[in-house]
Amino acid sequence: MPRAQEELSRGSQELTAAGGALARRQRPHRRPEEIVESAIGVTVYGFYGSFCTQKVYLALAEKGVQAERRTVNIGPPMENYEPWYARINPRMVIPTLEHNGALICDSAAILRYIDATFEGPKLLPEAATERAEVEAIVAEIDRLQIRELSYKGMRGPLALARDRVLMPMRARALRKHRAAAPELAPLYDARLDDVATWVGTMASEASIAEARRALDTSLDGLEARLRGGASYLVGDAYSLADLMATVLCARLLALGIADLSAYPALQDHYGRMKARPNFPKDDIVESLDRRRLFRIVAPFVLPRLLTIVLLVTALIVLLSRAF
Ligand SMILES: N[C@@H](CCC(=O)N[C@@H](CS)C(=O)NCC(=O)O)C(=O)O
Repeated sequence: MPRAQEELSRGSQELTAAGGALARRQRPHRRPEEIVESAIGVTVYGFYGSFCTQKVYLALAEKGVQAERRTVNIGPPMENYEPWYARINPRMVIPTLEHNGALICDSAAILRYIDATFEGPKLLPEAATERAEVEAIVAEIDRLQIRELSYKGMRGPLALARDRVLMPMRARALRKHRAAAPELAPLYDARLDDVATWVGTMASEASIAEARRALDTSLDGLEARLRGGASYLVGDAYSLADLMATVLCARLLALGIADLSAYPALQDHYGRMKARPNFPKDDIVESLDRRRLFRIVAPFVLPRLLTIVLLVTALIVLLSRAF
């Protein structure tokens, strides 16, 4: 196991316990308008449009469970790198599920937890062979480098902002928090390694082509399963395989990185999944809502923009007086 990974897993074990206690004690960044309703002590730490958070929202909706929502802004404010969140989720990614004080990280583990814990239709089949098939599809979609493909898909000024501002900002934010919380240094080092790999993958055309090939292979596989007219990806009932495919299709539409009409059976399946009675259409994002994104980014960008404008104005006034 590489050093950073080893430290990360050791750190995770120590910190998940500490983080759980801390999460129960202090509840920072709570904004009342973000709390939907929680009848049974379930909280999702997530963010609008996040691929992995959408899986969790969809699983909860299928089970009919209403959860409290806590926004962790993974955009420019990078709240997921803040020490309070690192103590909750040592990999500093969303989502995290909190249930009666227990913290569950990693969307695949969360999906299994939701299925095992809450009543409602089973999302994993009982039969071992079908279950294995579902698990394989979940793992395959999980392995797709959606993050890298999403960021690589940015064009023009956005791509420039990504390379010159956003990615360097990530490393700076991680180093800043590492200095402020030295006890979390192994976690921050692992995250800094991850950001370096992320940047490296986006800079390598060969790596991006490989990620793209893996995506196409997965889409071909899903299409082949549905081509004969099957209602569901595995067996004759809805499962986590269908859930994962639904979120993947929404993501591809949102990013415009794959043409769903090239996969007619999958496209049809997606339409049927969206028509399910509990489908949370406001959570499953197939086109980014610019107004919503602006509201998310504005509190971070506008004060900085105002500071720059004020500084430039002051400089102009000073210079005009001097000459
Ligand atoms: N394996 C993790 C991956 C989670 C993940 O990558 N989450 C993304 C959002 S979909 C994230 O937090 N990105 C922010 C970052 O990496 O800084 C899971 O399935 O929960």
